[in-house]
Amino acid sequence: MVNQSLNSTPQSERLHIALFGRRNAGKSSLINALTGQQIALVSDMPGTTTDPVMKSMEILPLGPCVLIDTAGFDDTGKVGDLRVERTREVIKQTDIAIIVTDASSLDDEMRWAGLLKQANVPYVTVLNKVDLMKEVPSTLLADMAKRLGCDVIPISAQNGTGLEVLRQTLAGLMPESDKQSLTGSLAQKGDTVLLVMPQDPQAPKGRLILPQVQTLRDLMDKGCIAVCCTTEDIDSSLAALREPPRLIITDSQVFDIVEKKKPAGSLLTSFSVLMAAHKGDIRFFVRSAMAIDRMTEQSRVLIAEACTHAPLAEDIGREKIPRMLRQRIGQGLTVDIVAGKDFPEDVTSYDLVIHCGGCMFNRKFMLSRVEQCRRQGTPMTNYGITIAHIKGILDKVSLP
Ligand SMILES: Nc1nc2c(ncn2[C@@H]2O[C@H](COP(=O)(O)OP(=O)(O)OP(=O)(O)O)[C@@H](O)[C@H]2O)c(=O)[nH]1
Ligand SMILES: [Mg+2]
Repeated sequence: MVNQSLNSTPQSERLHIALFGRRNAGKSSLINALTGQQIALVSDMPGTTTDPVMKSMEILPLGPCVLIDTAGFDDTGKVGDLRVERTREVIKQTDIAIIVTDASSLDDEMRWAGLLKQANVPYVTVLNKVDLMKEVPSTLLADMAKRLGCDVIPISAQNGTGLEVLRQTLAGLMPESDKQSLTGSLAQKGDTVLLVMPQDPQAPKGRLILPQVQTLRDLMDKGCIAVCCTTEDIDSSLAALREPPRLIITDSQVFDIVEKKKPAGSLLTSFSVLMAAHKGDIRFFVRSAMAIDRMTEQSRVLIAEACTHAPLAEDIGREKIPRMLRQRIGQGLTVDIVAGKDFPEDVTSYDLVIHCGGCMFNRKFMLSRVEQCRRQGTPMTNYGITIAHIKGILDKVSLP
């Protein structure tokens, strides 16, 4: 269930911290200890947690997080294998991992440490249940650290030992990208920024969509002056400003209109470009969009959408982009569409993957899709970059 309540940080913008470990290691107990609430079911029956469970919470000094409890990675049998597979899937959206162990054996833990390393997920190990040990030999910790390739922190989920050290260690593992600003070097303190935000029938009633809200917040945090308008009011908004804005950020659907009206001195970008940079690998997306130039009617395109909302008339992913591509390449072009977490394991049969901005996914999850496409040799871009390229304005876009 995605938490999108208006007064809390959206789940997609929270740091995702997942707990991995064998059954009974104390993963669920640790979630309860970190949250101070009895959220996850705990029992001495191995295999209590069967599906990944997400809990949004603030962890100081990390800020808003999502903790993910998982089923034990040593589960066996037919259903057990399925659970382990589910647990493995969680790695794709994990920003930081905690391996929970009681150190009775380290074989599974070492294998999972390898998987995390492979997926570029920073991780720490906690040696849990130290309340049951008379002492924790420092040689044991050093040996574990060496074998697992990470810090090992002795803790007790039961009496709270070591939790403060764990919190501080997690803060140290926070990815650099989570500290970066959405508009990057495009706007600085004191700059005036014009945001063009058409509120068409696709726009939600009575509120703004997430990329617009996040961009506004980013600009305000930086001390920029943000001016918002719809497409109809661009001229009057520009006229109301004493000087041309340093930057114009527009909805990509009206990019060409805005581009024509843009004062010479202003930079121009789009919300999707900002989101692409925030949520993916913008330079890979731009390079990938060039695949459109090489496509024929025999080509195959995969459109991937994060939202599973009921498609609207004139839906950008389902209607507009396929129509634009077919107009340019030919009506025979194959366009497949997937939504939500559905994404083929194998994308090699596609000549291009076009993803939505991914505002409902966290950055790590988008990057895992980018990584998959790159590994399989399939270009991947997003809606905004595609539209900008088809309209021939990609070289006029400023990248953050
Ligand atoms: N003494 C002690 N017992 C603990 C500690 N942490 C967890 N336990 C106990 O270990 C057992 C397993 O705890 P869980 O939190 O359910 O373990 P889990 O890793 O979530 O297990 P699965 O959901 O089965 O994968 C329970 O009986 C807990 O009470 C601890 O720090 N000290
Ligand atoms: Mg559990």
